[in-house]
Amino acid sequence: MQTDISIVVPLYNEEESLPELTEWIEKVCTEHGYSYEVIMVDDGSTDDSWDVIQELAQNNSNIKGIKFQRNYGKSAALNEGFAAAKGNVIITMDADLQDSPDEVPELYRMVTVDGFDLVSGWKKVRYDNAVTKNLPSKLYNAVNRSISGIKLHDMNCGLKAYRKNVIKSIEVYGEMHRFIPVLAKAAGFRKIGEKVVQHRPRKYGESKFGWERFINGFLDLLSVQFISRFGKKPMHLFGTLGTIMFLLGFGFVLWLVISRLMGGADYGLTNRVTFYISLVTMVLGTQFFLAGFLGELISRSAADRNSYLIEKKIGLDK
Ligand SMILES: Nc1nc2c(ncn2[C@@H]2O[C@H](COP(=O)(O)OP(=O)(O)OP(=O)(O)O)[C@@H](O)[C@H]2O)c(=O)[nH]1
Ligand SMILES: [Mg+2]
Repeated sequence: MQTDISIVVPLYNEEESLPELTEWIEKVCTEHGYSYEVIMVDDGSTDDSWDVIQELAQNNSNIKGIKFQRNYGKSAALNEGFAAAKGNVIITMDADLQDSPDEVPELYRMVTVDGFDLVSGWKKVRYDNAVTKNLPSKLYNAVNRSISGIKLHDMNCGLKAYRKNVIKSIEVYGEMHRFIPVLAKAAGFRKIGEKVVQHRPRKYGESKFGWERFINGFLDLLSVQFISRFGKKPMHLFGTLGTIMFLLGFGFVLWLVISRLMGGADYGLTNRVTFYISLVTMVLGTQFFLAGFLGELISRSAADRNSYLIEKKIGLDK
């Protein structure tokens, strides 16, 4: 039998919220007649989350659990949950009851009827601290939009819905859970939408991410952009930078030599600013080239150097 929806819930120390969350999900799904599964990924919680999950699973066969030996982070949890998911639509949701299961039907409809590959939640009204969370988050999302070119207001929202082949074709690793839309876009999935979702104040437990998320997030965005644009052809970036640098340096050298020959400067070469500029730029240019060659060597031996995502075939075996 087919499963309509897989709800993947990554969690870390959320024992108090889980019973309420699963009860609510169950209510929504039975009301709408969905066949569903809830996959709870306990990321090495140090409280009793796993015991709670075991108990919930005993009483409801739609509830499944994965427990990590230690804490690996939200990306790892999502990746494992995605691998296990059987549903046609996969919905991710935070465990802390800040995301409302009442959003599930509309998210499901947007993927199955409107044809979105990915729908991201947008917490338009937030119940978090304005200074430490909301303001930085707005700024961060604006930078994100301009660098990635994906017009989402709230890229990091935990509540998202995906068509099955989206999550089966991307790998979420490191801290990349913040950029799943960027990964999806890089894999060729274009229909990315957003839905305003309710955000509720945290009822139990405590927040797990602080301000460092913005710095780490920004660095990760640069990596993900770099990898998706130049990951398979690093020389195109480093070679261009290297050429520009080297030519710049070489131009300065020529200028130095010519002006010397014309007798323009009668003091020593090493006393001139241009000498140092040309020295630095030529050395840097060579370094860029080296980085490019090394990058090419690495990407040439990467296991996925020839793996493509095939959407359809005709007249050939699948
Ligand atoms: N798997 C996993 N999940 C985590 C980890 N840290 C937090 N989470 C879960 O990620 C979700 C969001 O974490 P929160 O601490 O609520 O983050 P927040 O600061 O409240 O963020 P908002 O909900 O956007 O306000 C919750 O379900 C957490 O249990 C972790 O290290 N691993
Ligand atoms: Mg939260």
